[in-house]
Amino acid sequence: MAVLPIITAPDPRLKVRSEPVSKVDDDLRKLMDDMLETMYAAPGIGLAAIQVGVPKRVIVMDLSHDEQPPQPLHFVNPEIKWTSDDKGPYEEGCLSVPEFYEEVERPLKARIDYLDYNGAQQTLDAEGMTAVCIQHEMDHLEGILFIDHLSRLKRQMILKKLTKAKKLSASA
Ligand code: GNR
Ligand code: NI
Repeated sequence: MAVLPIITAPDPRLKVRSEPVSKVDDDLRKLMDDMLETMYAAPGIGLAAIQVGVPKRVIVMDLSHDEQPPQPLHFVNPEIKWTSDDKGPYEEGCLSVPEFYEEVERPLKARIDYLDYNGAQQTLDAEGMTAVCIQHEMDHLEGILFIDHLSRLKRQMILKKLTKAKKLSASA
């Protein structure tokens, strides 16, 4: 297993639409293992493959609390089948938008079909933090970041600060 570098905004790779996976094989399982190790090391509660530069429709998540045993979740080719009409705000962050947190409105509940670690078809009925996280991750598969849900002014301000932070770390 390996901890992979996480791509941060602004970066054109974060804007691409990820491609469906044709087969859940050992190579893909290795990618998912590495993604989980990367996510735990960050630490984060979710990660999309594009955040480590792989444009495939693959997501890992773990929403277990610190004292609980890990509960890794793997989503291959996830599809949103339904979302609730009622929406709510949640303060989101993103490993690809480090150190910025802003409220985003999303449907409070969602139903997702996906393939699991073994390639078996599954359905997830998500609410609460799980619903927030899976919708945030599925946005990544479309090249969308949580800052794309904010006003243009807020987004430009955050991107400007991220660009500046990149320049500073490059000259360090
Ligand atoms: O670790 C993460 N925390 C988080 C908090 C609120 C809403 C969404 C997230 S996902 C984020 C990890 C990440 O960037 N996944 O793409
Ligand atoms: Ni993210």
